[in-house]
Amino acid sequence: MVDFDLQPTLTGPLIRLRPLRSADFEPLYSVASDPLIWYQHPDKGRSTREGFARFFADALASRGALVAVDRADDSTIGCSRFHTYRSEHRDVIIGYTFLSRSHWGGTYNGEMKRLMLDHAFRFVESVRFLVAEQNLRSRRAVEKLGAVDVGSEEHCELGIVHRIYELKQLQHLQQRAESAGVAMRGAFHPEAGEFPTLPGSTHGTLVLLGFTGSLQWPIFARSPEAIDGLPHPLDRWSRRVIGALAREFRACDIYPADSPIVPFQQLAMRCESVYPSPIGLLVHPLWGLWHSYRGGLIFPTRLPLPARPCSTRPCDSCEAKPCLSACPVGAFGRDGFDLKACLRHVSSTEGSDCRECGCRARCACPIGPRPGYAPEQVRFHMDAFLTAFQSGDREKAD
Ligand code: B12
Ligand code: SF4
Ligand code: SF4
Repeated sequence: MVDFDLQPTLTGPLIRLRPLRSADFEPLYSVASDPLIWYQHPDKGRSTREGFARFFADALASRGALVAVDRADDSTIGCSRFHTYRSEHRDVIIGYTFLSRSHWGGTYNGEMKRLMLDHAFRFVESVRFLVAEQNLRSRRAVEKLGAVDVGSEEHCELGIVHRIYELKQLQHLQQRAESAGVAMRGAFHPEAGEFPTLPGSTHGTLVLLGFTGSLQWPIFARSPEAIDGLPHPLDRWSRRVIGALAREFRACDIYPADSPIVPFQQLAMRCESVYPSPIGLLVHPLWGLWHSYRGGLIFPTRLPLPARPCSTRPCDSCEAKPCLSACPVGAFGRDGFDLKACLRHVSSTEGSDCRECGCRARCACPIGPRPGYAPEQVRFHMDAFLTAFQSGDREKAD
């Protein structure tokens, strides 16, 4: 295990973070001397030269302080600190952060935290934030990152109560994935040799990413891939978005259309509470038959897994099983799925219901949202399904 570099230089599109030096005192004090920066902070004395000198000396001595520079004009805009790194617990604290009011609003603070988190998660499994209890603005900022309030700690000398927030790597991934347009569906630790077609040699943690109902659809629908008129827009979008997450989190990415086939439905049953339905698709207790997998990430190490909610297989208490009888051409028969009958119907005039409103069998299931997918999402998938077969590209039915 490589030791944590507490004072790296980290560069993002807007800011650069670099190790704090003695020469940073004056530029940083001109930021910190604004009393409004500290108005929700218990130690308001930091806006005075004397109070700031104590803070600055402590920051230098910590050997974990980073100064933030606006890349547009090289001006000093704030600072932050890695401290209390515990290699045995694989955690670190990020704190003592302040930013010039001219750079408030979330963008710069968000980039600063993202750069520090990306760096920290190369060495640790969880990052903690200590935030003064009454500092509601900072508490909201760390909650937005997906960090969870795990308790409090009293600083006796200063009489300050800190809330302790914890962010684990997969919570960080979940938040990043959601803002990129894919839901984190679940994660598990594959056994050695359990899935021979998975790429790579070490399979510590496998995370699946996908769509749940129509929640993520608008993000894809606004993407360049959705409107460029080229083939397989959703597959190309998934590869771009999930590929970027893979690079950011140093994981290996996998996709449903990969060859050799990665058995996504089997991975899904290990990741989250989804169950085989009588019609071949997996049924989810909340999303019914209206969900899919856009890709996955394989991490080399065993990361702590998110809690998996308890549930039961919906089909066990569904006596009528309407999914089996709703198809107008009886495509779900004793011999499995009659793909030819389905294709014939969907491409015919009579099949407009399936094309416009979605597979009748999926719609008949009482579990899940109504409608299952947005109308344009249904049409997109049905077109992709038909096109894939017309072009002989069946594995890429999007
Ligand atoms: C091949 C494939 C198909 C083939 C099915 C081949 C067959 N049965 O003859 C075709 C192209 C028809 C197909 C269609 C669809 N598929 Co498909 N398909 C796959 C794929 C790429 C590989 C499955 C596989 O071979 N697994 C390996 C074998 C060893 O495992 P298996 O468990 O035995 O796999 C079988 C089942 O998965 C089954 N199957 C796969 N899809 C479907 C769909 C239906 C309706 C049925 C009855 C069976 C079925 O066919 C496989 C081979 O027998 C997977 C992605 C993946 N990499 O897993 C998606 C996948 C299984 N398909 C999926 C979906 C959603 C569909 C569609 C509903 C998509 C759509 N366009 O809306 C359509 C159904 C169209 C419709 N009428 O509504 C999802 C399932 C999600 C879930 N909730 O379970 C997956 C996981 C892809 C994804 N991105 O999430 N699919
Ligand atoms: S209709 Fe009933 S049996 Fe069919 S998938 Fe839904 S819950 Fe399961
Ligand atoms: S899409 Fe239509 S034809 Fe195909 S299985 Fe579903 S209900 Fe049947």
